Amino acid sequence: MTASKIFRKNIVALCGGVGGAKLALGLSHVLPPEQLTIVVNTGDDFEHLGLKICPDLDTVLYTLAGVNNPETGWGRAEETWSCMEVLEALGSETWFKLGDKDLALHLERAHMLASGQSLSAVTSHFCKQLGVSANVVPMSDDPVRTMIETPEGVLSFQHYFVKEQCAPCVEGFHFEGVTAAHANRAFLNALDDPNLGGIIFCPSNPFVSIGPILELPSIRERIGSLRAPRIAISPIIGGRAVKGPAAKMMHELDLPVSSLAVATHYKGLLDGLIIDQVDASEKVEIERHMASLVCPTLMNTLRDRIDLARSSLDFLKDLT
Ligand code: FO1
Repeated sequence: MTASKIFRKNIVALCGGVGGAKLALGLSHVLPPEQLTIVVNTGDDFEHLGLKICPDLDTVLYTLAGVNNPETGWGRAEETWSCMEVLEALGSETWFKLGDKDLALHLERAHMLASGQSLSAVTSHFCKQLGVSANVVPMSDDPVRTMIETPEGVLSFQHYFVKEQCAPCVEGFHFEGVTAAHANRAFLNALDDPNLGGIIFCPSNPFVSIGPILELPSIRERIGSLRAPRIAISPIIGGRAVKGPAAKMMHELDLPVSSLAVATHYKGLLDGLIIDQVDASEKVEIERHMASLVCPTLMNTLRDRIDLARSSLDFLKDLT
């Protein structure tokens, strides 16, 4: 029996969109729901067409519910686009695509938020309605906005990511609202839990997915001084990011595009880094900073996601 099958402690997973959601799904298959808290980045959130858009939260929710669109990585499977077509005919903004089914969730979220419910309460309601038993929590109920510093000026995350297709050169980041934001109570409670078995940084973008979570007041310090082991899965495989602009950002920030650079970035916050087999030659250098585990990290199938979740739990156990 592998260690993960007898893992009795609670796990906190920090997660962004696509890559994070894949590992979160794997973890949800190997841990009972009460042992897993999935803390999701909300720095990508923005207001659009009068609606609050929460891309990473929705990607995690749809993935765990099995209704995600595997081709785009965002939105719902078997989507239709009637509302978008009418919006286009009305001369509305259409650079950010919201499918009909996805829009229904956004309308209900807007309605619930307007009635005074928190983003956490709305997320927990959606989880229940979509049959997701894992504990999915937004990193904060307060607005935090990831801003991308470029030579053309400061761009909001979705402007940079979707409208500009990540083309502008990245010079830095800041997170509007983060110093005034409160980390989610469920997140803080999970970190303080005496039965915490470890924290997993999913293979999400270190700067714009995990970064905003770490910048919340007290979070970096709490994780830095945690007794339970802390690991990350490198989002860089063979000098490339599986999805998204992480590799391009590292290059533009004059960092080597490698798992070693990911280890250096997280130094002081981690006890171990999981790297892919293709990067096995970096193991020795990484181990100057922290422990490392070499295993397959590409998650194409559900089996891959479950295997990586198991490897992560086994690694945490080894580091305990
Ligand atoms: N990403 C795109 O590249 N184009 C889109 O039109 C788009 C729409 C969209 C709608 C809802 C949603 O939850 C996510 C959406 N995304 C879209 C993804 C989004 O920009 C995410 O921030 C990224 O995937 C990064 O995590």
